[in-house]
Amino acid sequence: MDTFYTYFSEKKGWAGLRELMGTTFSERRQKQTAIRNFDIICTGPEIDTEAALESTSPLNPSSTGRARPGRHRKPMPLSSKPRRRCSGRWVAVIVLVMLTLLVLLAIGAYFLKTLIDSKFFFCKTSFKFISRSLACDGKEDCANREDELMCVTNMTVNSTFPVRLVTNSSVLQVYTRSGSWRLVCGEGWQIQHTQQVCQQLGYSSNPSSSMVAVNSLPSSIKTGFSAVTPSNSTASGISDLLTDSSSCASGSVVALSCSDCGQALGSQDRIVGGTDTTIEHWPWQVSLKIDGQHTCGGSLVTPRWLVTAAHCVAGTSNEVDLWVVQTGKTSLSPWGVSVDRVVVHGKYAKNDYDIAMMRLASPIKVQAATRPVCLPPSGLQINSSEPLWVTGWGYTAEKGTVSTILQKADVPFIDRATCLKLYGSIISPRMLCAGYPEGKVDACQGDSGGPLVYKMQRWQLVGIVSWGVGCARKNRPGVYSNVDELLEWIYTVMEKTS
Ligand code: 4AZ
Repeated sequence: MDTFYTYFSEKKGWAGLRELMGTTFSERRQKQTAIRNFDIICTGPEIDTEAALESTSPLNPSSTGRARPGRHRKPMPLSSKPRRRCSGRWVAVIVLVMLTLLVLLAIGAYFLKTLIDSKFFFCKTSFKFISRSLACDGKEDCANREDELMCVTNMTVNSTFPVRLVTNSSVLQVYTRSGSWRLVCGEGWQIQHTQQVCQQLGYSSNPSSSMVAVNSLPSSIKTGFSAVTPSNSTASGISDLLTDSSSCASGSVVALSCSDCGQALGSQDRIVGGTDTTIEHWPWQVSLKIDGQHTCGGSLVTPRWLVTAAHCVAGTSNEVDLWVVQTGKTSLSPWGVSVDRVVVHGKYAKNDYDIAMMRLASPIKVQAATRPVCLPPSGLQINSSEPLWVTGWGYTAEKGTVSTILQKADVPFIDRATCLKLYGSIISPRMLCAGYPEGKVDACQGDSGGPLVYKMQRWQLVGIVSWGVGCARKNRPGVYSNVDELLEWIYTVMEKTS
């Protein structure tokens, strides 16, 4: 009876019952076999169904009466739950196996690609592989010399970059045709002029301008004035739009902000002698890697360009696509985004002009953990009572190992005269020193290329970790590339590199 109810309720209702009772034995047997087969496919174990079917089959095959269990045989009820549920388990197992296979396949493909990439350069246009030792330029070129486009290049600046921002308020000065640096009067200045100058400085987003009263400025920068003249459609730079002037009728001059730079999570308290920190406090900090290994630090100065040290790049591979940049992470990992340009200062030698720039293949999204630092206004005077901060994943002791967690340390600025006394004439104008006389806190190997920053209203990149004698030794402070002396080179690279 149970079976009937089960059949009745599970399978077909009244119609099914009528159907079952009105059929011949062989027909019913066929039906039951079909049902049983269906259940076996879904449920697996045969025994349940078989026993249940047998125990509920009438002994008299021609009987059309009620089915009755055998006298000594207890009816074995079919499961009261629908058996089809079990097929879900099989589907889950199959999906799981397929997913595992897919993951294994993806990992295998990744390692295979990494292996091939480390040995061969793939020419996309001519669809062939050439050995990495022949790229840049060991010859056997790709069509269109595609393998030469991806090489580290050198750049030297010979002419004066005609635009600069000065003082803590980033007041604009333009090198005009008369051959002098001139402030730009506020009258006639429009948003398109701001955009043009910021573009000339290599910035493409969020420019804004403000006016600063002439009488609030130091006399050292009041070397002359200029004002916008009615539009000249053939102008190629802002200086073509300016005419020298003896004063500003408005009494104010233009100050610019070309990017959303230098903002970070509020202040808080290895680098040797440093402490753990998080990337949101130093969102411009990046890790540069070759073969997944942290090699150097770097600082984002726009969403696409970063500044690092020349010695990080020189002496490694000449091929740009071996570099990977990790952004927005506190802990080191082997992953990162790729790079499409690497430019080293053409005068780099013996720790002097120790600067290089890398361009990311695609710009970062500016957010809490990834944000550029500001390039300082030209001639920025560092107040030695304010600390400078150095950050990185470098060695936490002179003969130590890299730190997996980003480290920060504050180091005082050391004036040029003191630095020259400590290190001698090897200290060039392109270098600055920071650290304690007693040592103990310092940048170290692996911090190279990373930022030395100074907080005004916004964080400014004043130095690039460059060299030193050992790490954190007494009277052997860290030496940093002096960004102020290298600003023209940075702006030229960002403007000229296509
Ligand atoms: C280096 O080898 C290095 N103490 C960087 C910084 C300093 C020393 C060495 C400064 O990359």
